[in-house]
Amino acid sequence: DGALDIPALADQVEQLLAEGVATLSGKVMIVDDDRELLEHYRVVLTSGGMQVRAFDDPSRLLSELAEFRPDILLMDVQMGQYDGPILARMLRFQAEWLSLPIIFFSSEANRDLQLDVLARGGDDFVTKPVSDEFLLRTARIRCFRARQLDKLVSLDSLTGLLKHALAKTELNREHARCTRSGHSSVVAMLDLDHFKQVNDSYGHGVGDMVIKALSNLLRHRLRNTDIIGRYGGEEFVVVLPECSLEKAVEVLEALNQDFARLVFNGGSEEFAVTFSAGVAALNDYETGEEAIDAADRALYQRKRAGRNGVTV
Ligand code: GH3
Ligand code: MG
Ligand code: MG
Ligand code: MG
Repeated sequence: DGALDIPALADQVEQLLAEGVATLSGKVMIVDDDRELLEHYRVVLTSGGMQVRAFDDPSRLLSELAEFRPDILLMDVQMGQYDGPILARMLRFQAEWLSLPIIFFSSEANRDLQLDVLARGGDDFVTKPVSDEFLLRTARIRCFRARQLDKLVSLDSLTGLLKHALAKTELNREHARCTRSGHSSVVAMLDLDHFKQVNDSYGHGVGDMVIKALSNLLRHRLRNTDIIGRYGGEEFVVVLPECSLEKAVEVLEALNQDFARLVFNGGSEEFAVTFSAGVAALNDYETGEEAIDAADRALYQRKRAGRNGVTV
């Protein structure tokens, strides 16, 4: 258990890549003082399905970045009084743009000058003239990669689930979706029961194993489209899009019973752990925040009523 199934993972990654890159509508920002070229790039990327923000005045760089929030930045090296690499260097002093991929267009073939640009904070070069096909594919692949990395830093390292902040963002997104379309969606808060005792009796490492076991159970049993986050230490948030309250309770009760049946090895003895859950319909609340609070209140009630179960 816990060992990587490399061939399966590789297949999964291939499939995700093929689907992801093909369907991604990444956000590309382009800065070049050559207006004709700029317009050409814009047309090529836009007709390739990308979202594009293109402008020829580098002094607008910061405000445009803040507004558009691109996945990648494509920038010319020489732009009148502005120097692309110096702008890149400036961006790298701002935490917000520290990891933004910056790719320079350059007609400069001199390797030393290219290295100098990389040293200032650029990530790569494409050499002018750039073919339409190459431009589009480069942009697509790099946008995809940027989003993957972004996602990676938003995942909890112990469990691989979404961290608090991203889970909340996704929950709010689903709240907006279900409010707009009228379908029913559900949020649940889960908390392990008497978990301090688990740590105290068997150690923190064994406690971690229990947290992972619940994470895996949730991941394997819920749908791909469900949102699962590690909300706090031994607290989880689950969002079930397009699901009725009754169905959600049924699903969570089944999970609750299956989890309670797992047997853990505590060294000196074997033991079992339970969890409590509180459930609320997203549609019944004005904001995602209010729905979470309601699920939290239901969870608290379940704790007071004796734990190990699901409360609406
Ligand atoms: P209750 O049934 O009321 O929830 O009781 P509890 O003991 O579970 O209380 P609470 O939820 O407040 O306990 C949280 C405990 O979980 C405290 C903390 O030591 C432990 N914990 C939090 N994060 C982690 C973690 O990452 N690993 C381990 N092993 N323990 C953790
Ligand atoms: Mg130029
Ligand atoms: Mg607890
Ligand atoms: Mg807790």
